[in-house]
Amino acid sequence: MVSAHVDTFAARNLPPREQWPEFLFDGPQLCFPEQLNCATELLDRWVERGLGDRPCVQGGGVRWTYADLQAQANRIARVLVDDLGLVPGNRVLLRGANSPMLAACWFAVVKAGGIAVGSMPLLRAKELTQIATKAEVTHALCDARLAEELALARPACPTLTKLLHFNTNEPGELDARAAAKPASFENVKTSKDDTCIIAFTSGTTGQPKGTMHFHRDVMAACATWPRHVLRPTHDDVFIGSPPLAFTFGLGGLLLFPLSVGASTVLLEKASPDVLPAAIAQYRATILFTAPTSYRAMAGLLAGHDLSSLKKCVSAGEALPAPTRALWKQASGIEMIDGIGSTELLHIFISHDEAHAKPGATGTAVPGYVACVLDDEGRELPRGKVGHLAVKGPTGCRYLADERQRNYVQNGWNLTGDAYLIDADGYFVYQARTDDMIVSGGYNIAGPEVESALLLHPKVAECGVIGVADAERGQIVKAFVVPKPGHEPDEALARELQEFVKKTIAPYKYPRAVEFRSSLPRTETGKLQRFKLRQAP
Ligand code: 3UK
Repeated sequence: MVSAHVDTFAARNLPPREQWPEFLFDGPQLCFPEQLNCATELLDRWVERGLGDRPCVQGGGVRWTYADLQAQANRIARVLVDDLGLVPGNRVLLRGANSPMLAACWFAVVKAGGIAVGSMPLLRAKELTQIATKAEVTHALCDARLAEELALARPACPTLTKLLHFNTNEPGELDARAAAKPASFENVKTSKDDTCIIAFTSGTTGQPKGTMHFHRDVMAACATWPRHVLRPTHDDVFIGSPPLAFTFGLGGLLLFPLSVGASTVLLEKASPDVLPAAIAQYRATILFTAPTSYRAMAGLLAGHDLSSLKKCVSAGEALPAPTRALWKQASGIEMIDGIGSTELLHIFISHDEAHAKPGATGTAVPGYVACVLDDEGRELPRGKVGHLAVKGPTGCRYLADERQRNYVQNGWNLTGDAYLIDADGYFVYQARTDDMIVSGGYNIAGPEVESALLLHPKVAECGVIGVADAERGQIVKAFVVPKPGHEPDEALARELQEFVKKTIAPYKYPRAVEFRSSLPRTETGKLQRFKLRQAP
């Protein structure tokens, strides 16, 4: 079927076909009709089936049913099309903390055949300029409280000509305009292969990369990990912290709950100090957050009724075995770990609660295949560390970016992670490929040393990197945040070094230990090792 895009920017900026990964569509769940709009499937279908009265999205004092979200999305779609001249294929920057209104904006864009470009709330003008110019963003819908950075970016974003703010009563802004529109809208009949999302990687250094996902990719993500691993029901209440601008959050807190007719709680603030109370307040059943957030929350559960909670999902970085154990002790729940990436849209290796193996990420999610390759692209036997390679119904398509050749080789998506497959066939994370430490001829994975340190009762958080050393090439260095009440002194450093030597192979112990009051992290919860490396 032909594209519905009038503005053909996306199609013109896809990587050449020969650089695409191989896509696998195994089974009826992954056979999509030629004409497919994922907003219709995820939202309008439920209302059509008479389920419009079911709870859909809440947060910040708002409680919307499926019919309410549909009506609000339709009104916003009308503003985009009638007032802002949006044509299918235009890119719309979305800017706001997680909220029902942000969800409505996302659906409005996709209903109108536009391309949603999420942006992390904390991005500064420089980063906003990078993504707006790279994606040639034409429109923006921005929370009034985040207006300033976008205003600073605008002079450098010539394509961005149409901007409305929401969460404001100003006449002429989005809320007032939407309120004046009818609640009906006919979704654009997009092709399954039309791009509907450009998701930028949370990139640690360099120019951010835009990943392009089609309507069929969104439906494929819903038909794989949630269906086979999470297995939610329509009575589940989802909650969590990842921003909707991060595909971990978009899937976990919006697409997946709606794909089964469940409901979701979108909180503007979902840090470890407020999540336990929110879980109790909303009687949430499924939680999504990052490993460090689980670790921090484990000590903050007293006095909160978490009896509603059934499933806890961890992703974004490796889940250390001690954090899994700590959370199980605190909450009684065995976590579901899963590795996903912006390039592959969501989780492709994981396990359910019954098959958790501490320290391992799991096995390939049905629909995906995964293996470990050597530097020449040959499959390695079990037990050998190499490059994680994945194929499935979703995959990497960078927006006009030479780095496509790095991520996709011989049809495989190469995530940049060093992994091994253990004797049970489980994938065990080692480190980011670039982060493997080579010290005195040994390969050492920083996260393994971190896991050892996290077992020590005086350690709140830690990060381990390699630093240049004349004698050994590199030495292992640990940055440690001690738990309150423990002096960051020489004696503690020595105690931690001895502890690691007794816990894992002694040659892996951190020869240098530096104490910090906090560690640098991205908005998605990832430790910024490059910042630790730059440290004086
Ligand atoms: C790392 C993990 C070990 C790994 C993401 C779930 O994190 C997501 O996407 P990003 O593009 O980063 C991808 C990279 O993050 N990683 C993520 N999860 C794990 N490492 N164990 C894990 N469980 O280096 C990967 O290559 O920011 C996660 C769903 C959607 C996502 N976008």
